[in-house]
Parts: sequence; structure tokens; C-alpha cells
Amino acid sequence: MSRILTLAAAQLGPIQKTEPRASVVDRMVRLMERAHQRGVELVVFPELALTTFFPRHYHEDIAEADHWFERSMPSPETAPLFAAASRLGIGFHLGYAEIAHEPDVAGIAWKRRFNTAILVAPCGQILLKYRKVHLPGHAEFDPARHVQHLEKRYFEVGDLGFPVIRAPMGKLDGINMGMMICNDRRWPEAWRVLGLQGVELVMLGYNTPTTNQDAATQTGAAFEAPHLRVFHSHLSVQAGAYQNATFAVATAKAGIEDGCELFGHSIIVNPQGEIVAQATSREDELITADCDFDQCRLGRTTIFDFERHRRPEAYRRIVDQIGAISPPVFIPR
Ligand code: CDV
Repeated sequence: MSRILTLAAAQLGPIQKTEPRASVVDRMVRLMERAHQRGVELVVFPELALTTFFPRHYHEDIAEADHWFERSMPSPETAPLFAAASRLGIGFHLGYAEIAHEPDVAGIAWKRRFNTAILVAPCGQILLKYRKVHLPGHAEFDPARHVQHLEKRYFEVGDLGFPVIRAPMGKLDGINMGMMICNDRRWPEAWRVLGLQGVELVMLGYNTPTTNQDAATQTGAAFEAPHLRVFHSHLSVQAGAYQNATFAVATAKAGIEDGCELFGHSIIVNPQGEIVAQATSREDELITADCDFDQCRLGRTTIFDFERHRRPEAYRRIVDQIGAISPPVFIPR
């Protein structure tokens, strides 16, 4: 018997700095309604889906950026998403900036900021929360850059690891679902930690500029052609899905936002690493696929049967070391 779930990536076109949350949420509800008409059971929205990608904007006082963050979920502004989910019987994944008042590792409670994603069941219950681990960019204003990328200024490194939940979704009794956010998709370690929990569906949102701004500052970085930006994004998701025998939904924000171009190209990928649906616009766009989760079985019982073939004793460097250490120069006898 097949285990089919109809999934959607709900790509969002640009959200300008001035667009109010209520208008964005309204766009998202429209996408959920279209998803429902197409029989979708789970919708994946992008990273920081409720606002412009604000880490491109510098605030000297970090507290001035607080208006980009959510203090509760749901909130009066996001409640229509939860209401639409329960009215339409659809689960959803949402990326947003989170302010949490929580103790840190030292046990001291303070105001903390994370780049967060949640998975919400059709009944409105939050099933799973993830906080972005791999924060790209920089913490201080960089005058050499055309566009800032201040994720390291506005967010703490996520403290929830890479969790997976097994829960009912759509007509399925149980499916193993995990999340990552944007830059995480480029790190095979993130995929494998999810893979080691038997993940069958990885959901991720992204905001990726068409131009590599780090390279654009000419700080010694080489040129990267714009078409390679899409290639590397897809390569990462397709490889991660294949090597962990999982479906993946990667949903973009797209188009020209506050004068900065985001490349879009949202995709749904099967456990063979094939793209089964791809967005073609830079607007709000819904792409869907009927995904048979029995397709996860082939990889995980053959080439990627972890129990039989993994050799963790040979992987120690992955956890013991952070940066690369070259071997000493070979000296011929
Ligand atoms: N939002 C992101 O994490 N964006 C990064 C960019 C900066 C390279 C990404 O990996 O797509």
C-alpha cells in the first residue's frame, strides 16, 4: 500500500519593507486556499516569511529591529494562518523571526532572538520548532558590501539541534518530519543528523540573493556566476535528499525585494534526488507534488542503509574539528 501525501511549496514573491504583516498573511492565506483546491495536505512557506528579509537592513541598536520579530505564535497578526489551516484541513510550515524570553545555557533568562521555523498541524497545534543553526553573514556593518547580510547580528545560533517528529499528516498515520533553514541546506552534517532520525520529509525555506555579496565585496573571494547560485542551491537539496533517502521541499522568497534580487526556483525533490516540481516565476507561486513516502524505502534499505554501511569511527573529525587543517607538506625522500 502506498503512503501518499500531497505537498506544496508556497513560494512568496517579494515583500517590500513597507508591506504590513496583515497583507503578507493575506497573500499566504490565498496560497493555502489554492493549495486546498489542489488537494494539498501540507504547505511549506519560506524563511522569514512574514516580512522583508530584514537582515539586509542595519540597525545600530539591535532593539530597533524588534518590530521585524514575532513575540508569540500564533499572534493576532498570524492567527488567520492558523484559522485557514483548520478551516481547510492543511498543515503548514512557517519561517519567522522569533523573540523568546528564555534562560540561556547559564540559566539566565533574557530576551533572545532566533531565525525560527515551526510545523503546524491542521488543528493549529505546533508540532515542531527549529531554530537556524548555520547563520551566514556578519555581525557588524560592512561598508564594502552593496547589501548587508546581518544574520549574525540579529540572531543567536539555534539551540534546538535538528529535531525530527513522527506525527500524522494528511491521510498518513505517521511520517518523520524535520526542518532546516536556508543556509543549513548547504551543510551535509545537517542533512545527516536528520537522516539519522529516519527523516522522510525535510522542509526548508530560503532567501537567497542572485549575487554572492561576499564575492561582490572582492575581499579575495572569486567571482560566482548567477546561474551557479541556483545550481548550488538545487545541488545541495538534491544531494541531501538522495543521501538520506528523504523527500525535501525547499521554498524560496523570490524577486526584487528592497532593491535586492532573490532567485526563487523553489523545488520539491524525491528520495532519488530528482526534482519533481519547480517554481518558474518570481512571484507568489504554488508548486505541488503527490509524494509516495514508500519511495524512501529503496535508499534506506540499500546504498544508504546506515546500520549496515556507516563507519562513524572514521568520521571523528566531523565532530572534533571545526575548520580545515591541511596535512603537512610531503617531503620526498
Ligand atoms: N538566508 C540565507 O541563509 N542565505 C544564504 C546566503 C547568504 C548565501 C544562503 O545560503 O542561501
